Amino acid sequence: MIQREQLEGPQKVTWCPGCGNFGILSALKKAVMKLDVKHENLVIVSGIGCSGKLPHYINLNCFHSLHGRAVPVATGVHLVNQDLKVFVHAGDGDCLGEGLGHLLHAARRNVDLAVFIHNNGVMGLTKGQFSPTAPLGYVSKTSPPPPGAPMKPVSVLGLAIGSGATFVARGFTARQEELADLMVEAFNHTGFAVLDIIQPCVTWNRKLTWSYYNERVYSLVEAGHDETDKMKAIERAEEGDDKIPLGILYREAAPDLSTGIALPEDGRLKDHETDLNALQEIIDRFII
Ligand SMILES: Cc1ncc(C[n+]2csc(CCOP(=O)(O)OP(=O)(O)O)c2C)c(N)n1
Ligand code: SF4
Ligand SMILES: [Mg+2]
Repeated sequence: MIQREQLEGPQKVTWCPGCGNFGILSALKKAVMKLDVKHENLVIVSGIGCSGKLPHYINLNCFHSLHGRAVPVATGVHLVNQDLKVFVHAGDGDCLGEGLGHLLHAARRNVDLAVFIHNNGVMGLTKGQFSPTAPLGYVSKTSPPPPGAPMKPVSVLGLAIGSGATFVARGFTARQEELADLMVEAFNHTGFAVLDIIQPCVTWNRKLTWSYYNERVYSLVEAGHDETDKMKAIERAEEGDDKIPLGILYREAAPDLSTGIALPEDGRLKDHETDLNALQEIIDRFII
C-alpha cells in the first residue's frame, strides 16, 4: 500500500488560494493510498494548464505533455507497459477543445486509462478565456460582449458515453471522500474511464462558483440511478444546467484495446536497458 509520505511532492504549489484544484490533489492522494498498486507502477500524464501542473505537486512517475495531447501520450505509455496503471489529468480546455478528437477516439478504442478532467469552464492558465464547457452566454474577458459565449457547452458526459467510454462519472472537488472513491472506481475499471471533476476557478470564473454548484448538484445514488442503463445515463447527462448529477452515470464490462494487441516480443518498454550515449546523440541532433 502506498503511504502518504511517499506522495509528498517537493515543489511549492502555485495554484491560487481557494482554487478547486487543491481538492482534486487531496482526493487523488486519498485514492492512490486505497489502491492495490505499487508506488512505482503508477504514472500520471498531464496536459498543459493549471490542471496540468498537478503532477508537480505529488510524488509519482509523470509525463507533463503538451496541450491537448495527454491522452495519446498516455495511450502509448500504457500499451507498451501494460503492468503500469496510467492515468491522465487534463483541463476542460485541453481535452475537450484541442484534444477532443483524442479523447473520443480513445473512448471508441476503450483504452485502459482513467482520465480525470479538471472542469472549470475556463482556460485558467491563459487568463480566463471561455472553454468548451462554458455555458451559453458566459461572459469572459475574451468572449464576445454581452450576451456572451454564442454557443452551447459540449456535453462532457454525453460525449464520453456516446463515444464508447465504459466508465463515465462526475465528481465535485468540494466532496473529497466521494471524489476519492470515484477515482478508485475509475482506476480499478478495465477500459476507458472518464471522470469529469467540477473544479471552481476562483480567479476567473465568477459564474461557476462553489455556491453555484452546491445549489445544483445531486447524488445519483440517492436518485436510485441504474449505472448499467445507457439510455438513462445519456438522459441524465443531458438534463440541463440546473441539475448536475454526481456519481457513476454509466459502467459496462467490455474488452479494452490491449486485448489482442501483442506486446513487443522483447518485453515491456520500461524493462529495456537505455543506452544513454545513443540517447544523447539523438538529443544532440536537435541542438544547434
Ligand atoms: C498546442 C498548444 N495550444 C495552446 C496552448 C496555450 N494554452 C496553454 S494552457 C491553455 C488553456 C488551458 O485551459 P484548460 O485546459 O481548461 O486548463 P486550466 O488552466 O483551466 O486548468 C492554452 C490554450 C499551448 N500551450 N499549446
Ligand atoms: S487561475 Fe483558476 S484554475 Fe488556475 S490556479 Fe487560479 S483559481 Fe485555479
Ligand atoms: Mg479549464
